[in-house]
Amino acid sequence: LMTLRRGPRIDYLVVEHSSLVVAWLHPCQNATRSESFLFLRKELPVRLANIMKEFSLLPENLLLMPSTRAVQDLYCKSFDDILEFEGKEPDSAVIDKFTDSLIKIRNRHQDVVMTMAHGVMELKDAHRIDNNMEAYIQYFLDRFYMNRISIRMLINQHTLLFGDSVNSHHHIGCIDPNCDIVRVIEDAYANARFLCDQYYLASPELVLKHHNERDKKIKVIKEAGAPADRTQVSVVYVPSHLYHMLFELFKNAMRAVVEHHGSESDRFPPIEVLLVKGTEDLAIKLSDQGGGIPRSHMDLLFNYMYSTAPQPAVSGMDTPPLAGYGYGLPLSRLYARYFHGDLVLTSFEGFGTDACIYLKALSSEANELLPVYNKTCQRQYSTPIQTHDWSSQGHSAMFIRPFSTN
Ligand code: W6P
Repeated sequence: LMTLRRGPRIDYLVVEHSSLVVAWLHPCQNATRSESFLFLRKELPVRLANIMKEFSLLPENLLLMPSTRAVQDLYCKSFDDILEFEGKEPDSAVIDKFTDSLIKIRNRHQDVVMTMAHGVMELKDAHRIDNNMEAYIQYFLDRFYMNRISIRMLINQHTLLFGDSVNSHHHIGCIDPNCDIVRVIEDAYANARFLCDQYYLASPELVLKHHNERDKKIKVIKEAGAPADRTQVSVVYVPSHLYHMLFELFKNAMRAVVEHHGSESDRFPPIEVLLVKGTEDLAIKLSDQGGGIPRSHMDLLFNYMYSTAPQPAVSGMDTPPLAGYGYGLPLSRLYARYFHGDLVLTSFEGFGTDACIYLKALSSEANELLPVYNKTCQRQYSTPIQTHDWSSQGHSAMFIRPFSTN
């Protein structure tokens, strides 16, 4: 009902996607408080509308789950909260109230990842889920969580830049124009190691190599005024996003290594990290010798239906902090893709796994990647998944007994 009442407004906003965000997100642009207000009061409802429309295309069974309905209600509420500011003069008092609303919205949506996961669990318990349904849900959740990442990014930028908090000196909102990748790697490793030590009383070492091809080349071109440490690898990035991905990958790698070698083992093969900044890509490879994963298991690691739902943060020893593949991997891949990077796993079953994070080395290429609601997207929810046009049945007998040679 709520969705119906808001129908016309949502339909209008769905097509009104703003391209301003490119300028707004980029650190070199200095948006003013009121510019930010004017941009967000238009852009946020657009993003909310886009995903609310997509919500309505989900299988009815899922839409009827209590958790899923609760999430839809949150989105409607936040949509209304922002539309309150339509047509208001951007004076200081209005912008203050707007900023407060954004903070309220951010808090309101705090647990949405968990609640949606719960909705999927409710559905799994109540109904049989066929392959099509599973594909629709996978498709939706990737887009839903990506939409959420983008909305929180905008809210965080606004509240950090124009809220009460003091900005850390060189950061622009949550963007670090000089994000020191090695520091983030070491930080994520240290914290994953802490959890690993706590749970297994042992952990693998880190061996880190880095190569800065790109800035070396640039150095040749412009010799004067080069930074003191020109091998330091840095890019324009959101450190918290990178940390999230690395922390997740380190936890997985450590668990694999310790469980594969047995926690009584006194020596583990280290986790080897290679960091390379090229001209186009910045790539980080984490190699573990944790026994690897069979190829047939690979897709399941990114499948929301096969993942255990994220648990509420409890500080007890009862839940193994490294156990289960939660939503960590699929969400980490979304963080990488959000700025046109990627996260890829390559495994060597019986030996170990390589996990690679790719980011854009140039910030001008790293614009947001956003889901949009359109005909193509609508079609995804009504088209059954492709049946295979390759067969492994036909001539198998020929391979088992190729020719009679005796
Ligand atoms: C594993 C499984 C995995 C997932 C993600 C990253 C690293 C690893 N290693 O064995």
